[in-house]
Amino acid sequence: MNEKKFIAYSRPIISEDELKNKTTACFQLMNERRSVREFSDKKVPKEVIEQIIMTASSAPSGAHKQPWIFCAVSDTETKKQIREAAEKEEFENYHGRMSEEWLKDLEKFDTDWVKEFITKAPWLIVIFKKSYDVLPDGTKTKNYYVQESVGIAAGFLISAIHQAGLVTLTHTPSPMNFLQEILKRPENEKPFLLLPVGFPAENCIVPELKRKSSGEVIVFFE
Ligand code: IYR
Repeated sequence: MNEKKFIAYSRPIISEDELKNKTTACFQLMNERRSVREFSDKKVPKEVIEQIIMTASSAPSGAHKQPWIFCAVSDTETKKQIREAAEKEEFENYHGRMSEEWLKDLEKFDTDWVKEFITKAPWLIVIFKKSYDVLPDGTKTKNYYVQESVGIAAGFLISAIHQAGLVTLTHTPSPMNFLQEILKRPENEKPFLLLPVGFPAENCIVPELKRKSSGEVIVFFE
């Protein structure tokens, strides 16, 4: 039989002024976030990474299955192996696998197949999605809305990294099954995103970008 258990939950009802102040402060902080490709090699404590990942793991998920696993890598040799494998795939991407239109769209970011950030950043977080789970007795159990759930957790992760004062980049070398092999993950775990995490390099630069206005991204029905 399925047991249903509920516990009380509330959040204080705050004034409209407080609401506006909080949402503005949140926007201002989050709007400062940028994808960063130039990292400092300054160390970041393991506890910080653990706490950031636990924030990501607090994300909502289909049937509360939390269908994710995070590999946090600071080991130099493992980072080297990952960089080598990622650059091999990216070389192919930039030399024929990506369309002309795609390459043109990427021009303003000045990216290429060389991924120094993989070995420079003190940590790599690799998010794996679990299309199904395996119980200790070997039984397979279903997960739901895996792509959506893990995407939301990735958003939480990026937000937690930024709120900590650190920087990251959502890197998706493609294909990225080499991550499953290097990190020795089981068959039910598929790589989702690779994120270098650390402080920005001293003279870090990012491309000048403009974000869409509210009128371009919101349609109100009042
Ligand atoms: N994965 C490649 C290419 C790339 C693709 C997109 I879409 C970007 O927004 C940025 C890069 C790379 O990491 O260089």
